[in-house]
Amino acid sequence: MKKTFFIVGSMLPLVAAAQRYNVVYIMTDDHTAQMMSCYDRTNVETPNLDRIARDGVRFTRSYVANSLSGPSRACMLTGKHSHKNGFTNNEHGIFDGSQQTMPKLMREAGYQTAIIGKWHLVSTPTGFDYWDILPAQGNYYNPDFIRMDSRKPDGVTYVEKGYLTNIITDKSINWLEKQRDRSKPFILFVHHKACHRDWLPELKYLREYEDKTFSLPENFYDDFEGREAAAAQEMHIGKDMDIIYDVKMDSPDMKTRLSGSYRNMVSRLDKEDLRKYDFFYDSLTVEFLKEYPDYKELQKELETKKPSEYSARAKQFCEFKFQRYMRDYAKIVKSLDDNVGRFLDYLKQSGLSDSTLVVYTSDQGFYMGEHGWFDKRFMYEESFATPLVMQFPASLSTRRGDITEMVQNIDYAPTFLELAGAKIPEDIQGESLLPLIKGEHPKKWRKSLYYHYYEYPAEHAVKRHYGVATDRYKLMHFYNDNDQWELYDRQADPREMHNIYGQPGTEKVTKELKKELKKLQIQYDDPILERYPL
Ligand code: SGN
Ligand code: CA
Repeated sequence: MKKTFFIVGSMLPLVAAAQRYNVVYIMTDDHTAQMMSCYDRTNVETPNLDRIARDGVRFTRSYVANSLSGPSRACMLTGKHSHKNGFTNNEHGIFDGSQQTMPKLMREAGYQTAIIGKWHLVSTPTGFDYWDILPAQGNYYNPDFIRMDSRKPDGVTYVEKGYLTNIITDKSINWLEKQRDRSKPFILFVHHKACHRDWLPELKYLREYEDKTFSLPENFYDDFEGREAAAAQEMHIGKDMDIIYDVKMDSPDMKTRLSGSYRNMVSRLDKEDLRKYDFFYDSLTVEFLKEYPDYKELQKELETKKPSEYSARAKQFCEFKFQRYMRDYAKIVKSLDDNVGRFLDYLKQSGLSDSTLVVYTSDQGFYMGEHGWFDKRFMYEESFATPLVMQFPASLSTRRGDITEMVQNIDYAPTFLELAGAKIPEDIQGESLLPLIKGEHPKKWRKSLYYHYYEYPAEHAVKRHYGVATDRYKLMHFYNDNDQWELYDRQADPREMHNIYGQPGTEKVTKELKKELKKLQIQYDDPILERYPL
């Protein structure tokens, strides 16, 4: 008897280990932690996104390797930094789909692989059993999709009716419910366009957040003293945000550089919906023109003066733009949160949540008026960071609450591979997060992160830079058409306003950080080290 018990007992862990967990990877576009209430309650409530964190874990130090869509997606898919996966920037990048990717490895491990939504890697997806993607950035209203087709290697383009965030969710549920092969575990990538520019809201939420006045970030009127690259950017709410395209104040006699693109995007709406849309924004435009008949002169002032020197009236106009931006962005988040809730409900009600890891993240963070900005790209905190929360299959023994170790989007590939029981190839540069998730707090977990951004010259004019971040410090080097180092002590200066590089007393920490940076450049084999030896 005793012997029988022993055999059965010893078999149990093996049976458990053989369980094949599914993965649902939900990635949004430009959704930042300041607009997710489990990270920050200042601006919006996101009860459904928060559910993931409440039932699972929230990573408090989650970062990207290159804060831009295509590059970030390539890092996630390969588990490698940009210089290794080859997709360094959106402008000239074409993802080499013949390389090793995590979906391919998952497929080899017996998983079914599917992607629905934004792809943004130019080449046709490889390694997926099913794909139904957006061309380029996609559209919020009555969007085009490209669906795989066995007769056409590059797929077939078609139009879907409705609002994009709802459609991507419907398609994802439909794939789980009706299209997948139920004999296999799966990894499903649900890639939303929300909350990417041009922040076109779902019509039912046009009025949402209209009564709210969002508070200005402390450093909204940053002058970029001592930070040349920050001063040279073209992503400022005052200076660069387009009154028609971004702020949506539009009338037939108004014209800006981007007004044509705006009108094209909105005109995708069906007639009746366009009427509702116009009714809403036209009435705001009428009020706006009454209040700011001098908006062109004010705009000129925002384009020519330092933020600290704006007149009271120009400040008022700048803050008007900020409020419009925040409100429209918040409306997009509202639809997104609803849809994630609907998706989680489906997982629960179908029984899938018992066996499925749910990951929610974004392709990078975003500026919500910090430094006066929108957009991303910089290694400064708001866009270097990205939200990351996970909910676990009931049968996987994990921890709950906050995980405070530094993690990066190159870590997702090895995490999913380990969960699938697949071998993690040597050349993958990320680390599996499973030990952290299981609460093992490995002593040798990384103490610093490497970052490298390349897209310059380009839209928003953020200069190329690379850098290292530790728990407390950040050291960055802006290069190419300039050569400037920046150092921040985030403990003393969490808003990264004071570049202390070269200041007396920082010699030791600078030396240590350069040593660490060099170590990472060698470890990750970044050829930039040859151009700027350390
Ligand atoms: C578009 C946007 C930019 C944005 C890039 C990259 N302009 O070009 O504002 O920085 O995408 O974003 S838009 O006029 O087309 O909205 S990314 O997230 O896809 O990398
Ligand atoms: Ca993005």
